[in-house]
Amino acid sequence: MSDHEREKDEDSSVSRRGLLSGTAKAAALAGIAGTAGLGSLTQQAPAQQAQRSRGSAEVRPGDLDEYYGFSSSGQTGEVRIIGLPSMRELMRIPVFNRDSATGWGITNESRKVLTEGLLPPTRKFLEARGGSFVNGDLHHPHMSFTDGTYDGRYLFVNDKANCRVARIRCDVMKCDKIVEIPNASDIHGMRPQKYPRTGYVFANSEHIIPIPNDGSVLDEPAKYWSVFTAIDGDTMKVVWQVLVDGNLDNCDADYEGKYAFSSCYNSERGVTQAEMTSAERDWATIFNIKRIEEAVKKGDFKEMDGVPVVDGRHGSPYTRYIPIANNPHGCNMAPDGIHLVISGKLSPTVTVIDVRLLDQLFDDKIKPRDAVVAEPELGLGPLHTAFDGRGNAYTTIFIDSQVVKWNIDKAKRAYKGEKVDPILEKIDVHYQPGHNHSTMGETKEADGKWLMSLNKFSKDRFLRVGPLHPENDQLIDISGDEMKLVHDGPSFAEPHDICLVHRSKVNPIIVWKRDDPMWEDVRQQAAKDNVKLEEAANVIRDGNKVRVYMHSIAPTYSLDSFTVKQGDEVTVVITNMDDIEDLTHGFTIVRYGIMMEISPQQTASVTFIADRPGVHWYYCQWFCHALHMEMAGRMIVEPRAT
Ligand code: K7E
Ligand code: CUA
Ligand code: CA
Repeated sequence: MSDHEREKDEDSSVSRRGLLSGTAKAAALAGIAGTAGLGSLTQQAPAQQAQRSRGSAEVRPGDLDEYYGFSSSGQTGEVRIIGLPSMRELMRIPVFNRDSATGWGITNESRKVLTEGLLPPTRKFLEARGGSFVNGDLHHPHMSFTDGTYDGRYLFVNDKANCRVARIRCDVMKCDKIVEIPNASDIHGMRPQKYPRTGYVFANSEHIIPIPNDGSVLDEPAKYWSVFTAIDGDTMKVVWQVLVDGNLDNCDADYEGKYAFSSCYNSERGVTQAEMTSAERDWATIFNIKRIEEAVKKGDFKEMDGVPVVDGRHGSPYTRYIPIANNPHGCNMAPDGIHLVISGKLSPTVTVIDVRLLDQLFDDKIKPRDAVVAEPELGLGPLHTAFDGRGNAYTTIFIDSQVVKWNIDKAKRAYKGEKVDPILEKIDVHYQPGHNHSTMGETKEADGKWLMSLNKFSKDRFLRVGPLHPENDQLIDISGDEMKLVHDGPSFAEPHDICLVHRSKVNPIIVWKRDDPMWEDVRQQAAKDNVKLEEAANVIRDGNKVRVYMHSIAPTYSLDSFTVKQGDEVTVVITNMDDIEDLTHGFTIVRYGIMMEISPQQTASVTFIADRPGVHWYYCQWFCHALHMEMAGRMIVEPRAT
């Protein structure tokens, strides 16, 4: 063992002793920050471990994967689609970020999605900043549900950085709605309702803030609050909110449509880390959906920023607070529809709640802790839990760099005092896992085939690429009795969370339908201009507004050139009339910052001020034909008369 390794080892054993004795919180915190605890006690010979089972995940060239993985990208702000088990990245879906290849954030269609759901004060704030946020922090992607399983309609994602929830259409794999959540600080935990369908999308405001946050309350933390939000997934409008004690971290929903759950790590309502970790216990907050809906119906709410806000603080009929060990994090409903698992984070335990007991809890027939049916001790820094549909749970252990497989039933028996060890197996992952996810594991159709561990550090696992490292998405075969690590997958910031969906649930189209709502505005304007988009080669002048309509058939645009005047507001509308699979065109104007994707049968548009005179070539930036280089034309901008 080198000195360096010995040092790491000592570090982690210090934090291990500290946490298990229940005292040295600081040591555990240092470990969770990801540096001091990096060396796990059991991380020897990762290379050998990988070799042992390599091959079972192989998808041969030309073969298709069995699962879609919808992966978040954390602070990159986009969604990535990967195939499982090959771990090949298949596509990227820009959402909160900007994307050069597709023109997300440049085209009129994407700018509408990025701006229409903004609240008026935000809109005003962004006026001098280009009209929309350019960043986002996308943590949690989850598909819409019908009857407890994925239905292939939508993917919902949150933006922690700018308080938004977005929807992605799974027929075209494009984002079509983004809504900003009022009365909230950062939106963190987010889950769709599982039953009877989505339905609601639930979203948590993580940090506590004054409501309204308009400057009338400043450094008075006693007046800060969190809200739980229900969004209508069909309209992407906020339906109601619940004001709670403490804060809200992660959340999930049950399989009966009755309850939603959140973990709270700041029951102290502190504003410093020391305050937020000062209590011995925090809690899980349980939301009674029916009662909240009734409250909204009968008017038991306060309208805040246009939204009915129900008071769910202690003593209210709408919520219950179940005490849980210090600073819990992950909140995962098991596919059995019965067990809710909340990870301890600062405690080496996870807490299991039997949701069948919640009716009695809301009727005050039992006490909050009576709903807890197990609390196994798994290791240092449990974060998130996945399930195999066979009664087992898989919890990521951040500080130990492990995934722990444990049995729910055994954990319940141990909780009752029986001498059984709920832990079945521990496997090393590399390194410091956050989320993990099993195939179909958050649905009642959990199939227990694959588990992905999304690791925050890759350290020595890949070629060096500078101080900034990729992270490491590891694939684990969980189909047998033993977990087998089969693949390392480097991934750029940051594989925060992933949703693993069997391919039978997803049916994307391969060419756009001409009546798609995405370009409805263009359709209406073209009708007014008497232009048929599918045959267009028109330049329509309307004062200083110029609308240029073209269509494209590989390898040409229907207009070789068009002429405008300096200072004109120019809108270019292009319809790709190719209807062959995979034949995408693009449109780029040189030195104008314009770029867009136009996939088969799609219409895309972009508006800009032609403030640079001269000759500006436009060209196709998606390789489409042997004469792709020649797919170009000139925008001629006549100088303003001086
Ligand atoms: Cu665990 Cu944002 Cu899902 Cu991070 S939350 S790991
Ligand atoms: Cu059209 Cu390249
Ligand atoms: Ca706390």
